[in-house]
Amino acid sequence: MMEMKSFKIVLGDITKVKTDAIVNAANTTLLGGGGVDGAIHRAAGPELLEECRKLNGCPTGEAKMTKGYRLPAKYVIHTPGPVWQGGGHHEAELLENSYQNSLRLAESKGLRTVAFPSISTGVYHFPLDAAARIAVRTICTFLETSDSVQEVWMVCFDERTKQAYEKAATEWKSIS
Ligand code: AR6
Repeated sequence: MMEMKSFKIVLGDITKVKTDAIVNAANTTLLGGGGVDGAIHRAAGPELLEECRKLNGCPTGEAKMTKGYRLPAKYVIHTPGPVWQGGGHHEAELLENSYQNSLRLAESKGLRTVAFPSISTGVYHFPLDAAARIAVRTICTFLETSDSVQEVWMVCFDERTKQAYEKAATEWKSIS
């Protein structure tokens, strides 16, 4: 059968994306914040925070799911990425865990389409090129063996971020 799975890199606002789930670059409290987290909570409405309060937070690199409420996406997968502390505090492994555990959760719930923001590259200051390589490698490797998840989008909020992910995807194709 023809391979129909796809990985897409787009420029845009993840709160407007109509995938089965969007991923939130959250913090360990899961009680909201700035950046993409703030935008997702604003667009979803106060019911999202109400459900998040019941989750009792989430460790860095793990993932928890809620409904999407007023968002076009049905679900939100919340994952706290690592704060960059120079690279010697397992940041790369923890960022990989955030992508991997978000995708596993989507797969376990039978979801077909998932959209990610660029986790940890905003106020958490993970270096963009390194973060993009980790994201692309983890997502593309996952898609090779997933049953339910068919389509993954990387939703980049600015051109510089989009270019970094496109470069990482080109590199990944050339080595895999
Ligand atoms: N759609 C897509 N991407 C967005 C959007 C949007 N609407 N808004 C911002 N971005 P950040 P982090 C991009 O700082 O580094 C929060 O306070 C943004 O340009 O949101 O993981 C949480 O509560 C950047 O490329 O997340 C945590 O405390 C990317 O999303 C902390 O920030 C991630 O930037 C998490 O920091």
